Amino acid sequence: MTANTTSADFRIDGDRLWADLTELAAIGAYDDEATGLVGVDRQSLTDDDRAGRRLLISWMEELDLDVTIDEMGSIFGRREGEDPELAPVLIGSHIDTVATAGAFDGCLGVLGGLAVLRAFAEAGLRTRRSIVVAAWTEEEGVRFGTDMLGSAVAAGRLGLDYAYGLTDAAGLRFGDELMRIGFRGDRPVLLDPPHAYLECHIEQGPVLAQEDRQIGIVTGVQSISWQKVALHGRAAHAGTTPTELRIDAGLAAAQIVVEVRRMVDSGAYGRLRATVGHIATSPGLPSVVPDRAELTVDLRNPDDADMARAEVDFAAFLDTLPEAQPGLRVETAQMARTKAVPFDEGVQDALEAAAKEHGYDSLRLMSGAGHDAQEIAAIAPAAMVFVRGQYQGISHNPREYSTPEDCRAGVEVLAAAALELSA
Ligand code: HGY
Ligand code: MN
Ligand code: MN
Repeated sequence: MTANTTSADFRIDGDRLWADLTELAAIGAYDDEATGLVGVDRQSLTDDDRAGRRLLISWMEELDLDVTIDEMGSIFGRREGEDPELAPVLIGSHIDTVATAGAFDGCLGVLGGLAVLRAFAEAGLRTRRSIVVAAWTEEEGVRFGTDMLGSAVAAGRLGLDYAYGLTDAAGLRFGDELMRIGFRGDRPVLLDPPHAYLECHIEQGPVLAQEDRQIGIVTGVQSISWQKVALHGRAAHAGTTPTELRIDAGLAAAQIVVEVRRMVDSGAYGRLRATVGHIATSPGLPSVVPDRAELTVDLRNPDDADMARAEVDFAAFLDTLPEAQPGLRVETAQMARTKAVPFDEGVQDALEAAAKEHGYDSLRLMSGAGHDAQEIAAIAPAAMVFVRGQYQGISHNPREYSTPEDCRAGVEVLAAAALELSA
């Protein structure tokens, strides 16, 4: 059949999609004490990530895709179009996970991309433009400290040497780990701009469920700022040391947690969201005043100006901490920083038309989470389709869940838009 086949002529195999999600989620599976569920910990460039990558490549080869791996380890599976010279349509997401993940974040977008190509192959449908499915390396950023890393290097926002030099908590270098797992590819990392970029992802929030919609058309991504803060005080005996002689790093850490929530509640920074996700004191003993504390501060804001003001005011707050405890030293390091990114209206319209054509009411909404699509949006028209989540859309947690039908619906919309954009 030719590329002008109507999108009604293909069928997404939802059972196969669900089976693939389940099989991939078994790699890095662990018993999560907090929820009593089986979670997924498949952080980038670990042995489990290598196993997940190998499984993904086996599925790409099953589909006779031309598989390439770039210098950041991102994996590409290409289904040739009638006119291979034309810029392809790129469908992507990630298969690396946070340490306490569910089965869907990122994986739905990559395995959904394969489901799209599988459906087109089964329908004997050849698109004019080639379609490529990408799995970007280190989207989560939880191991090497910068999110959307693989796609940011591919789009030219971050450098390859910068990425190779990032280290994890154990001091292992990204570049060394990439070699160790055998995924430092030779495909040049700078991506030739695709004709369009599409990503299917779980919403990771409550909006679609609240509005009783299966499908979301994503208008863009809010700005993201990740900082590491290190506080240096003075260790002391918890019993004998008078309070006025203390330089308590733990106290300063607690003041930071309270301050970021105060900034949010003040309403002075628009729709700011702030999270101290990691906080640790050392030596961490009951009878020792902590001489050191480390925190991460994750700020999110749909408005760049409000975000910039929040960062300036937070930095000014950190400067006041030694006033309260003379001798306290404060160090900060920016880990990740991305501006708010609007998605392409035309690609949003193609996704919305695809949803409508397949009988889904959709809703346009901004993404609270960061995604690879925001990086590729710098070099090509990009947009995303969201799938409704259950349990208030909880994510980055083993309770993360979307129904088989909602997953299939999202991928069906992805396929119809890919068909339209690759015609
Ligand atoms: O942090 C994020 O928003 C994304 O999950 N990397
Ligand atoms: Mn994700
Ligand atoms: Mn995520």
